[in-house]
Amino acid sequence: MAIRLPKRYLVTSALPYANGPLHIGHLAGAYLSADVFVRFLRLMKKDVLFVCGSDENGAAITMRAQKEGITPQEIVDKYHSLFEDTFKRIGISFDIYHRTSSPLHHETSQDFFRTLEKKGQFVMKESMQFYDEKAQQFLADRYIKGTCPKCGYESAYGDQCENCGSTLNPTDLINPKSTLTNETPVLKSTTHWYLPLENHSEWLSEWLENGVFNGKKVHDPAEWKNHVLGQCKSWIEGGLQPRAMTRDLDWGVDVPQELPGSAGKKLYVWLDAPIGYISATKQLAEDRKTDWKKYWQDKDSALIHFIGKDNIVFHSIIFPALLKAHGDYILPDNVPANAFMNLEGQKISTSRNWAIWVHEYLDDLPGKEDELRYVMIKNMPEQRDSEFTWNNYQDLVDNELVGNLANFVNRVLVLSHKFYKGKVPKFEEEQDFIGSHGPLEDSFVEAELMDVFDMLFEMREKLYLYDFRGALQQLMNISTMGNQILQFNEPWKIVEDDPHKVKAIMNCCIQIVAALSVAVRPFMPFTSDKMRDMLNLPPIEEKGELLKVLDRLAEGEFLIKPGHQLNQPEHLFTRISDEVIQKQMDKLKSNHLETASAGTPDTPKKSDNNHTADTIQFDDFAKVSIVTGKITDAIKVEKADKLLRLTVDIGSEKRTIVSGIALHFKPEDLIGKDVMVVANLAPRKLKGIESNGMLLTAEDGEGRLGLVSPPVGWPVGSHVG
Ligand code: B3M
Ligand code: ZN
Repeated sequence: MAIRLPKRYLVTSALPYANGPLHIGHLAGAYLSADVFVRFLRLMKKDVLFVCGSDENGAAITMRAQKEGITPQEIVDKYHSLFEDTFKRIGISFDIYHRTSSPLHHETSQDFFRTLEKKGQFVMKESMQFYDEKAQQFLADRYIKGTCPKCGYESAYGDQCENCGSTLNPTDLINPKSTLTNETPVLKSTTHWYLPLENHSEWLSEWLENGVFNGKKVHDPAEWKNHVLGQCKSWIEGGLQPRAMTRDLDWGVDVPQELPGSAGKKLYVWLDAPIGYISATKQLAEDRKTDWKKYWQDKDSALIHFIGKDNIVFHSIIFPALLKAHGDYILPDNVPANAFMNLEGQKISTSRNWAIWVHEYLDDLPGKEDELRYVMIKNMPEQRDSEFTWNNYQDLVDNELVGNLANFVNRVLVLSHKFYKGKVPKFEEEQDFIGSHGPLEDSFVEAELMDVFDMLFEMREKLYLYDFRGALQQLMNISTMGNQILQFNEPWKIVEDDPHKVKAIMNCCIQIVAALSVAVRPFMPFTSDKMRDMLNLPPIEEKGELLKVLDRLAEGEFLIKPGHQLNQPEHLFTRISDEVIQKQMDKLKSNHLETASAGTPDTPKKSDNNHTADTIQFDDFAKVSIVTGKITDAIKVEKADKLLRLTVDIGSEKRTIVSGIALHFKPEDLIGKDVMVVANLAPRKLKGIESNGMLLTAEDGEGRLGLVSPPVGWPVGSHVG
């Protein structure tokens, strides 16, 4: 596949909300993937900027501040410095880590807003919003709680019910209360600036599906991930709606004060946050006395957003619409969003403290940054949800990092010191290739190093296409090949009888270690530094060194010259003990239990997953009536990308059941399927349809859904107990 190689790159990672620490899911989603990509580009001598910063506006911040009894500024200061420190410690190599509470960001966002306003890109709309008369402020969706109209859960938020997952409007809630004062809020009229997204549908479809913008090909959709394009397609097909770009809040970026009706209004956080990428670039340009515009406004630049799948729409639909509405900016070249990383069979949850916090990992396991990086990349959720388990962490470190890479490097260095006092051996092409076994097939060293070139070239291809797992596998294949050369030739056995052949073998392996010391860098920068030390070579500065390795291998040149003095070897990695793993598992469970038993206000006591739900009495279970059924009809629910309307024959009657499985099953594939139905659930209205019962499904660790079915041929209406 032809890869478009732009003149320069502007790479962003999602700005983390400054209202809680970073966990490994954040790393797997938006940061580690971006860091691998950027380090690779620098090693290929590309002009690249890597920008990020703390997302410090929005209701999520003020809620946390209110919960901790401190000001929003104190909250963002606390987490902004924790983020800066954590990212540095785990080797995420931003060129700048900025923040959206900075004056430059406020100014940049307001200017952006003014331009759109002047160009008539907004429409003013009046709406009725909940207002807390005691606190004298309008309430953002998350500041309103009430009973969910769909499932009766009493602590549903104004925008979403965490119990049944339904998307809500605050006015849907039964008995709404303000979380600020617990008073009943009143509905009050308010006017906001809306972005009429529906007017952008056509060009967005053309841009996303064909990579064409204003009649010109600007990117190749074949390089975009299917799950990203799929989510955008279903959003656009579902009908884009006007979206408020301002809010009644007292924290965030002011709507430009000269605009009538701006008093007390702030920019919507999802308007100003992505503009945070621009303000960060401006700050960096100011610091380096360079020009920021060529990265954002020149068609020869590539804008790449690394995010988690929950941010796809904001980066592939809303922000591009804003950039187009503004008129001066390029559009993203790709949004290689990752899915989610689960932890020990459950979704990572900050509120339930089911997480591995990155800063705690670094405190508990000092010097093991690259072990975590390796395991995260190996399990990166590039196309679908993936899983982190401590057992897998131990296996990968022991078998691949210690057993393969460290073992190969260590053996090469030890043997070099043993045979040649650490000097890279010199060997003559002709003379040294006539060993006791007759001429080696062609030139042994050259043949092996051409294989290394091929594998590095393959790794390069995969990295340009955001296939980090595949690229890492290529890298490790090189180390495997090195081990095989040693294993097959056993130089330690023939060094007396066939010194010439051993010189060729050892020289070849030293060249491979030199290649690996560069190629490992995007994935494991700390290991790269250690390898350069052992080879007594200058540290990698990420200024085209991989390009140089490829060029020299292609020319058949040595990467490390005969006669060069190597330093003493050190162990790159050490095995992970069972005690370490047990301690981490105990910590995870005890943190979780503490939180779960506390039943913190914003999380129900029960856990999301069956195998860790609280213990119930038999009588509780006995209340549930489950029967076998057969699906006789299935259709999509209008304007609800996740819902299907099913007709299910349960023997005594045919039930209408609305089920959130549309992203997993095509309606036509469900007709005739035998299923299990929870038959005595209270009816509930979903998108205006009365749903009577629930289908039983099973979700695996990668987020795939399967129907729970009765034994084959079992009659409908049979009771399940
Ligand atoms: N802070 C949401 C998140 O942390 C938001 C990302 C902004 S990127 C411009 O997932
Ligand atoms: Zn609900």
